[in-house]
Amino acid sequence: MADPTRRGKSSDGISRRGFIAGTGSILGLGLAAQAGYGTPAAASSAPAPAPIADGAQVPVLVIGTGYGGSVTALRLAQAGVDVHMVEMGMAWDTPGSDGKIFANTRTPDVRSYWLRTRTKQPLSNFLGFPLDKDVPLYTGILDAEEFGGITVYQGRGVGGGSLVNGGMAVTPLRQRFSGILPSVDVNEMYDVYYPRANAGLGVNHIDPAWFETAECYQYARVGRKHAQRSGFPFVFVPNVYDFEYMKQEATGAVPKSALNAEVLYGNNHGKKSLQKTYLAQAKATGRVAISPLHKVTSVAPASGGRYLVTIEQLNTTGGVIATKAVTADRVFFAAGSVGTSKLLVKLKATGVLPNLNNEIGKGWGENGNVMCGRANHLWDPTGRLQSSMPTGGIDNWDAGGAFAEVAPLPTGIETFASFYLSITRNPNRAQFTWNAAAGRVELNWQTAWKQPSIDAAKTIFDKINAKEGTIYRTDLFGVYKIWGDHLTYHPLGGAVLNRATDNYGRLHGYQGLYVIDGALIPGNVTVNPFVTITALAERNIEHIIAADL
Ligand code: FAE
Repeated sequence: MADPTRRGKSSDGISRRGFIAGTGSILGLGLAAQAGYGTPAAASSAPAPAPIADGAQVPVLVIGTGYGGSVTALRLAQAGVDVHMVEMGMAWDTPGSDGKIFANTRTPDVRSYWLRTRTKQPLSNFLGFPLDKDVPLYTGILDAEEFGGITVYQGRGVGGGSLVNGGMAVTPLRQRFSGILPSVDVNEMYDVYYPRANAGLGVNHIDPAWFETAECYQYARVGRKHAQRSGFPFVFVPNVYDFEYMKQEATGAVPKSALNAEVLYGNNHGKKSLQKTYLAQAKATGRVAISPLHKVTSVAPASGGRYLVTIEQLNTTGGVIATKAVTADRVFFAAGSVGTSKLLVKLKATGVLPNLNNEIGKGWGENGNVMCGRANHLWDPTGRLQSSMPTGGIDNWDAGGAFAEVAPLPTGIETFASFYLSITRNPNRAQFTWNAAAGRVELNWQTAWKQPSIDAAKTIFDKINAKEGTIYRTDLFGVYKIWGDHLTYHPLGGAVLNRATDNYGRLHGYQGLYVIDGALIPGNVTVNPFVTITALAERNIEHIIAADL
């Protein structure tokens, strides 16, 4: 069994008190947003292009600038179609007063959260101490959207989830694909669209020789050792973070990002977010315009087969400063699984788009996300310096229904903790519905529905703990709570392909309306989802351009 005394004193002599103090400041405890620190600059030197005008008429309007939206905009523009993208979050192109665009995970500030007055960190506690703190209300980058039984984390801004995510760019195993999207041709996906998505996203692989010696991946090597000693396969996972850049960070040649605990609230360097890939290419065509801080609230049929789109322009505290009416020949819903589902459910229930079918809002899942930490022995340190970009996982999908990322805890001090985000085979699916009295869309996910995920994760970690003589951490998600079962990073479904839409994302009931994001995928992809969302969008838009335009 684990040695309980090690909780009091770490091997390098840091007292528990010093340990807590260090970690506290590092993870945000006690570091209130100092006046001015990280305050976004009022204006950038270059004037921003004018946002969409009230009364504008556009051929194509794309709602959202995440993976689905970015693929759509680029491919349509390359086909000669003008596109306007509407994004409720900020542009994230202007440094704050600290010279940086994005905040650090150790010091969340005004930029970090979408319209909250208190942070809601995925790891809420450390050694019994809560980590969350007050922040000013702001249209920050990470939305912790709370439904009854689950908190759904999402990126807000031009680039969507690519701004905040861990960059893990995983193509599911070919033999598992027909269980993910049964109506989609497997060969087409693996021969054409997954390779196209990987190329478009700039996916790269870690140099295995560097991995073996890099200080910042000691945590991953410890994770691999423990997995392999219990007989589990450890697999390297590609990423969109530039590993060559990370190598240079390690030598001190370039400004640090992954090696400076940046992720969740944005990466100032190194990560090939959509702003640097699909969206950069889309803008370069000269056919794509983007309106940040604009939120679509309605899409209604208009004369001539067009659609009337209602858009609220927001200020940085979420206030509505203008309401615009725009007409579009075609509208692509790419607001993410939750954003697209919420819009469609509301529009159907309130009679604006009554012909949408009864599949709208159904088939939502959380990709079986569950987190946990293990307390290692003193002779198994995971390292003070941890790259915030995970690069390996434990694959026990076939035997136990779990794929566990070996995740970082980039606190800056030795924690002797191994931390994991597991993606599991959780069969539970939730539904979005319209609550007319409250005037909002609700999701009926129940916290207890995570039990299959916990059971699947335990097939890996119970075995590793037994083999290593270690225990679960109980201090990361509350007071004596082992499982981070209250959240997801991977919302999927709500307008499922070939049910709410046809087999290419055309919404049933309305010509010219399409879904092209994670809402199409029924709840689970067996691995991290953005490569599959991108590849499916590549497939669908190619077909739509050929057949509809
Ligand atoms: P998404 O990227 O969410 O884009 C939707 C966009 O629409 C957002 O920018 C919204 O602000 C915007 N929007 C929403 N509603 C409206 C509206 N009404 N009007 C205008 N704009 C609107 O959608 N996935 C991986 O594969 N690997 C990882 O390592 C990984 N790590 C993650 C870590 C974190 C912390 C989080 C939150 C997610 C992570 N994900 C990861 C999930 C991944 O980012 C997510 O599946 C995709 O971003 C979803 O892509 P979509 O195009 O569906």
